[in-house]
Amino acid sequence: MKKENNNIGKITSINKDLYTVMEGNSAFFCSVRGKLKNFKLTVGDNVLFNKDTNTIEDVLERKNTLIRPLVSNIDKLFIVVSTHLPKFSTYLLDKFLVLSEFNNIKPVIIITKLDLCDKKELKEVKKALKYYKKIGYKVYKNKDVRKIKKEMEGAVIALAGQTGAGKSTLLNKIDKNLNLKTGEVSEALGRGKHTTRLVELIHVGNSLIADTPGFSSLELDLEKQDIANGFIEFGFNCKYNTCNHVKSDGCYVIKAVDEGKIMKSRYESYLKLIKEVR
Ligand SMILES: Nc1nc2c(ncn2[C@@H]2O[C@H](COP(=O)(O)OP(=O)(O)OP(=O)(O)O)[C@@H](O)[C@H]2O)c(=O)[nH]1
Ligand SMILES: [Mg+2]
Ligand SMILES: [Zn+2]
Repeated sequence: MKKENNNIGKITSINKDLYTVMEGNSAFFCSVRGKLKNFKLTVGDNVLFNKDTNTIEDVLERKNTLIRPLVSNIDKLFIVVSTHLPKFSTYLLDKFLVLSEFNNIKPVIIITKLDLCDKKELKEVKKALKYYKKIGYKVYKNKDVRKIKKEMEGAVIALAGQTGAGKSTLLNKIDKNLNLKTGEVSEALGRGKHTTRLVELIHVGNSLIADTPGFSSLELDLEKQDIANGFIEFGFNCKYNTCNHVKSDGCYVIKAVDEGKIMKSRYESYLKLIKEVR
């Protein structure tokens, strides 16, 4: 039901019943009409909207939707991983990687707080990062601002990572005009305090990026097979094509772990994740 004065825009923020719709660099503050009232629109939705009445009339098909943070049509997920406070966790990283793979979103790993690491921590972190690069992931340090900007070009991006990992700090470095609020990390809890509360897509150059509230936990609502597929280096090399890589008899993955070809922590993340599937 396309009307003549309907334009296509993108929802960049939602505040109660008020939707900010961007068309190019112009913002329109819209409400929602009729049948869409019962449909949960998200930040990142592409919509048909009427400029005369400032109403959203329809929503275009989504490419993907992330639940936490609730945001749609994402091209890249910047997974911000702290190496020191909050403590370095490959488990959480692996979880975000599975989430990206499942949703067809290109993951990019961004490491923070290397300056706070001692020698032992640095060694552990570097070894792990080398592995993630080897299996094909992009890995940047948060001080690689120029490279990160290049990675951002033309894309719609969501930032993900634990509270206190340094997501807002990173965005402030990328665009000095943003002045996003950043928070202290509690020494006692070893994590942040959920400084960022709303999801909002922000223009940075020709990209749109969503700073998001950090999570201290993340639920994956996936099937076991989806989780296995999310570990991209496990491949399809098993003797049995239905292998869940749990019993050792002839399993390629278990053999590769034993031989050091697959990093042990990856396999441990995998086992932990499939255990969470009901
Ligand atoms: N030393 C050091 N501190 C950092 C680095 N990155 C971020 N921080 C600090 O870590 C704290 C938390 O950073 P934020 O940017 O607020 O973290 P966040 O991921 O946005 O957290 P939430 O909004 O709660 O999800 C702040 O005090 C930052 O100054 C870094 O690379 N090195
Ligand atoms: Mg923040
Ligand atoms: Zn197997």
